[in-house]
Amino acid sequence: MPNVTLYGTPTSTYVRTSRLLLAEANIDYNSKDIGIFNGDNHTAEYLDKHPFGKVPTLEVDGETIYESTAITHYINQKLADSKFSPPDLLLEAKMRQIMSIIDNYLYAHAVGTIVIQRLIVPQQGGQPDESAVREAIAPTQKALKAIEDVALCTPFLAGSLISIADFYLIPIFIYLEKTPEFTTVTAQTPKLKAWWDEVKILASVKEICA
Ligand SMILES: N[C@@H](CCC(=O)N[C@@H](CS)C(=O)NCC(=O)O)C(=O)O
Repeated sequence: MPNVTLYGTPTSTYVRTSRLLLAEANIDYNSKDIGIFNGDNHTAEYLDKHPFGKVPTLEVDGETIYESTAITHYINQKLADSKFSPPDLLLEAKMRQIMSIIDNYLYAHAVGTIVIQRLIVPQQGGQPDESAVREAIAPTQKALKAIEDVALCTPFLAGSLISIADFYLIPIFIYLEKTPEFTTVTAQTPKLKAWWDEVKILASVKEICA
């Protein structure tokens, strides 16, 4: 068995993406907590692994990989017999399209603004920036509607088998659901709401995203 170490705050959404995949693939791995709110991700030692100071970073037998698309692709292909990407090329393209929408059009608004302002800022004793939250609603709705239009939700995003796209969106929904904006941003996405009811009860989701 390869020696696998995942670096990152266990509660971070992108770290949870890799953790869900590793759990569903039954892969044993070591976890190294790299805090993103205490500066662990900006130490020289960590920047040596990930020059952009983001989490997660994966190490497999001494090789370092960062960026969640690369990490999840590697785990899926190398350690999970590719079972977390659909064999059908069109479905695989849809899976990748959803991952890309999340990276480029959803994450900054849904997590970077709504979740941070609603859940993290108050936890740290601050007041949410209400105007930033208001401004993040429309782009979040747009990105979720785009995912809704691409996704199959039968019951998983890319069809009948759970895929990496599900592992990308689940950790975001876990937090988004805890915000008062959740109802508004999912008002136009009935398929995603049905998908969410199916995936949030998975054992791996309950264990990793509790
Ligand atoms: N492009 C990176 C994004 C990872 C990312 O944004 N991680 C967040 C946590 S969910 C992070 O490291 N935030 C700390 C920071 O930006 O300083 C990936 O795909 O892995």
